[in-house]
Amino acid sequence: MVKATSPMEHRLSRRQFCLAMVTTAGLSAAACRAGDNPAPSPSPGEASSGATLAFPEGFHWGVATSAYQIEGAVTADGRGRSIWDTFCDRVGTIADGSSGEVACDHYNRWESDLDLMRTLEIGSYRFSIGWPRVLPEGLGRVNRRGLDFYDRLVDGLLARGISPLATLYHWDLPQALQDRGGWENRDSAEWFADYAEVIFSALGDRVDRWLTINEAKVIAQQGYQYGRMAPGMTDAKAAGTVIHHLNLAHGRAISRFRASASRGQIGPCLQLAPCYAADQSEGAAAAVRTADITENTLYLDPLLRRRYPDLSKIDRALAAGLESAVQEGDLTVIGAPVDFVGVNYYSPMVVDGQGQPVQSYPVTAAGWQQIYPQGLYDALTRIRREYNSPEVVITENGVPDDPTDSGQPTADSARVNFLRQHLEAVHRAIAEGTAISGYHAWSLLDNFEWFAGYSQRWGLVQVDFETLQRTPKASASWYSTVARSNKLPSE
Ligand code: IFM
Repeated sequence: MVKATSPMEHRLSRRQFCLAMVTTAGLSAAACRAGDNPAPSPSPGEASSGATLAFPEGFHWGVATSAYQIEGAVTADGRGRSIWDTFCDRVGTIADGSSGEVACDHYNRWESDLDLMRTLEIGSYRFSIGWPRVLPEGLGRVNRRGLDFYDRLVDGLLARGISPLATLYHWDLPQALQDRGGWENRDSAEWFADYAEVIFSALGDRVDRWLTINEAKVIAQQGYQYGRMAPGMTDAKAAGTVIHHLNLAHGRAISRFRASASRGQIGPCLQLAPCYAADQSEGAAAAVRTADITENTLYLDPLLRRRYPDLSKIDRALAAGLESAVQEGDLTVIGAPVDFVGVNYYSPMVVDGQGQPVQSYPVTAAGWQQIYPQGLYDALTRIRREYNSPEVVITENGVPDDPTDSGQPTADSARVNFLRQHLEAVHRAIAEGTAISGYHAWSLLDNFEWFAGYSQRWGLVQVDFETLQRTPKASASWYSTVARSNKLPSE
């Protein structure tokens, strides 16, 4: 159910918005589509347009986190174990041998973290609910103390005038469900829907927006195909099956939401990576088409068009696993109308004629991330052009600290440049008619970055992992100014 009236329409008028927009250098830049050569991108240090860019009135300026990455307190108040507790216990899985056991201790410090958000004038907070806190065995018995934590959190947000955006699943599957086959088991879609229903009944009266599953692609690729994340499998066929079950779980949760008395809106959370050819060869163009399936359309198409893309060119085992999982009627469930599409954007995917990834743009400390703001513009405008213009919420976008930045951990000018360039791309997409209602920086706090442990710092706010003290970085103050003024300041 794509909303008939976009929030943009009754805020800044289109004329006002476009007037604010015409000053930008990027207005006439052509979108780069799959198969085109990537256009040169400004490097993070390069000056951008220098113009002041106003955003539509009511635009949601937010920050994002997830439960396992910040909460810590993994045994508090009856929480059950998750697959990430198990994965971190395995030697060699996490770069620094750490885990989310303490993380940012947000479970105990949530009130001051919310106060900090308020000080920063953040309008929307994306957090995730830890399934094993609420259902320690994954299904059945509800752990009231775990649920109470999210109850307090939502009330605390509302009391501070911050809009709650809750993710139902951000990778912390209860271990008890993994022991029953996890996402490879078709029952997982129903387990997830049952869990979602518990959450909707508890919080549905107060949460403004919901996300179903964070980055199904990353779960399938990193958790099942390449083994870098929990549950650490290297089985392409299983990854294909898991893709379908995650899509099905999303669809079933949507239908439980519609049947509930919840008052908010709901959508998926997809990590999109626009794909580009590294050279002009026909081989590279073909590789782009294949990469686009595994990076994007395996998720966009079933959810927004009720069909899978052509699977004949992708990894055969992956395709076989997916095809064997599909049952009659599934795509109707999966394609249930959503209220908006959550988009996480970090990096493009550039491939050569052999289908190998190529690094064409500045690479961040994450290793896998190339800085290419035009990719965000391309992903957003593609959704408008090819998927019937649903409302989009940018649910994640960010970068780890740049080790070559000043040496002062809170003087993160590279992050400010990154945010500015990506927000310019968002502004341009809005000016051209894409319905984008919010942006969430990843992340509020430095936190547990999965297989990288604490070795990468993605926060606007620095966390000292010895003392757990929080110190806003320069980017936090810059972003706060943007949120307050609803515009990108000129440099
Ligand atoms: O930290 C992650 C997050 O959990 C999911 N999206 C990408 C982020 C940066 O890697």
